[in-house]
Amino acid sequence: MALVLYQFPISHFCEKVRWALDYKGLEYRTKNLLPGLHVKTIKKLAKDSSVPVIEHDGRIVQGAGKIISYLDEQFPDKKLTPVNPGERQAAQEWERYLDVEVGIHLRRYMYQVLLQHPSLVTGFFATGGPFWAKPFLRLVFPQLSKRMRHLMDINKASAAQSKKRMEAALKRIDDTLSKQRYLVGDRFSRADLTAGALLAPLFMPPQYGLRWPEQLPEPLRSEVAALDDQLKKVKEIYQKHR
Ligand SMILES: N[C@@H](CCC(=O)N[C@@H](CS)C(=O)NCC(=O)O)C(=O)O
Repeated sequence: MALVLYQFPISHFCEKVRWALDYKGLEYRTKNLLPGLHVKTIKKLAKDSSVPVIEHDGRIVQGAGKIISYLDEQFPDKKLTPVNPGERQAAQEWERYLDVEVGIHLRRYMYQVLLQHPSLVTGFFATGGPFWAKPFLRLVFPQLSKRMRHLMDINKASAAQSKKRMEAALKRIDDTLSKQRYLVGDRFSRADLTAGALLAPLFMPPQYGLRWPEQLPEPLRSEVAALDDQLKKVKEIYQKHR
């Protein structure tokens, strides 16, 4: 059985899949791609240019949610998708909500600041890549940054909106986890995994596999510190199941 994950180590959508694979105890290889250059590799395999993509025994699956469903079908031990139909639907609804409200909005909010720190971003992007990755990325950083801002609609005003959306989602997660141990039913599921993986860049856990900075640049550091209490329960779930 050969399982390969095409990914960016920095990507929180890829962290969903790394976590699912590790949770199930599956062996896999990672192919770490450089943002920008990844398009050539991924477009040969799949319809869109985005990662994560997995290749399993000649089959290709693209998109974190689809990959988790595929893994649950192929490797049913330690299922992440609830078996009970009502709970399954609730978990899928949470995941769809979190992919946008945390996935997209946290990313836009954080990159608005991170892109002002080229050496931090190129360090993240070069992780696990070839020896020339960092100097290459530094060279192309101005174009790469411009392209990312365009593709992900990153600017001061959109990032301020995204901060609000992400914080509203975090509040909803925290409120739910104040009443029950997990987001759906009484077991860890793909809903909790999605919340933990997508919020992880705020609490920078070592299991994520990235060399995080000592602290985030301002104003991220102090804004994220203000969310510390609300992040507590998600962090506990991450520590327990990751
Ligand atoms: N809905 C997709 C989103 C994945 C996604 O946004 N991936 C980003 C990295 S975080 C990416 O590959 N961006 C570059 C591209 O789309 O070409 C999923 O859940 O897998």
